[in-house]
Amino acid sequence: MNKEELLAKIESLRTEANGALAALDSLVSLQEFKVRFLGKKGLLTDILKSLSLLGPEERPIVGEAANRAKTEIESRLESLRKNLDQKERSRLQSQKQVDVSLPGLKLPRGFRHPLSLVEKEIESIFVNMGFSVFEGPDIESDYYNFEALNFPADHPAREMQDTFYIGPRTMDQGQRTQEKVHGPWSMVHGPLLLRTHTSPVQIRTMEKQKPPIYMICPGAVYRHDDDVTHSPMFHQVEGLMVDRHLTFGDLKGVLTLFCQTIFGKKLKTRFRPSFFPFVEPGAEVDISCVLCAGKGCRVCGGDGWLEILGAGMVHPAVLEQVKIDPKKFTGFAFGMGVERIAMLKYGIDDIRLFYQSDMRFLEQF
Ligand code: FA5
Repeated sequence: MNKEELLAKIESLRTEANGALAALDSLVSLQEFKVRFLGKKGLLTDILKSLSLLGPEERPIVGEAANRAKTEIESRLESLRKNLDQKERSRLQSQKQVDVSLPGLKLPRGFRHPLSLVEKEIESIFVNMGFSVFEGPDIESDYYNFEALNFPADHPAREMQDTFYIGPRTMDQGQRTQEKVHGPWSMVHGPLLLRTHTSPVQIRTMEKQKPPIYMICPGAVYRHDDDVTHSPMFHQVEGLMVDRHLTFGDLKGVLTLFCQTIFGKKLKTRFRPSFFPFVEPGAEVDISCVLCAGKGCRVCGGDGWLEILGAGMVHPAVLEQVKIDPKKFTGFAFGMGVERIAMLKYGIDDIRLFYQSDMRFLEQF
């Protein structure tokens, strides 16, 4: 193609572009125009590619004409784009008009979960008696959850709390087995597990702090357990008091005061002998049924009493394990289920209601 032919081609492209520009009515069609005329594979680029066929004196003349055409098309395109943009904005604005006289939206206010309410109430009763609040990890080692609490390896007491293990149960075996295998423990702290009770925090506290110790520890615990009164994840509050001259009388006094504060002054308590490897003597504490006041009903199974917690005097072997001299110090410990207390307090007969996030249930507290 020679110079004249190229100049004529540029002129006809300019005319064609001006005609097409006049017909553009949307931002989409504008983009299509840009690709067609000015794009990398567009008509103008096509012409510019032919410049290499011209002689050195002709090239600047045709090049300049092509650039002029390009600048003209680009500037018309830009003013058209602004115009269309403005039109589009006005259209959108007219669509979303705000009625400033409408009342505002009411955002629902959050509130505490019933289990948090009960946990906080338990905490504040003990804090008022002079206890401090401690925390421990949900993922525990066999050592803190069992061994330091005087559950010997292979002891049937381990079966009292059916455990979720994380990884192999025995360190030398390195594989999961169906049967319950406990030990031999080749590592100092043994395999990892989800704590089955909050009692390991007793050990962690006594390792760090010397008596006098007055602590409680709320937290989640985990067991293979699932029915209307037992959940695989539930909450406990542990308590531990270690000092000189503490007796079972102190244990009874503290726990009776607690039960009467949370359930009312008329409530009676009963301490029954029971077994936990980390206490001696051990007890389970019953309260007179909160529904029938001890007369006997469906909830208490007719005998007028409800079990709410485990307790006992800290076993001397546990004190020795954390290097506290059992001849100088004595202590007592207790552990209660938060769900159990919440169910009795609010008259709830299915533990699963706490975890279903059903607002009809939760809004009642
Ligand atoms: C213990 O867990 C002992 N660690 C308590 C203890 C602490 C005893 C200190 C002595 C000294 P037990 O397994 O009984 O004990 O559990 C205590 C409470 O947790 C029970 O009374 C019950 O209210 C609650 N509980 C037990 N299993 C479940 C479960 N699966 N779901 C809901 N609550 C449970």
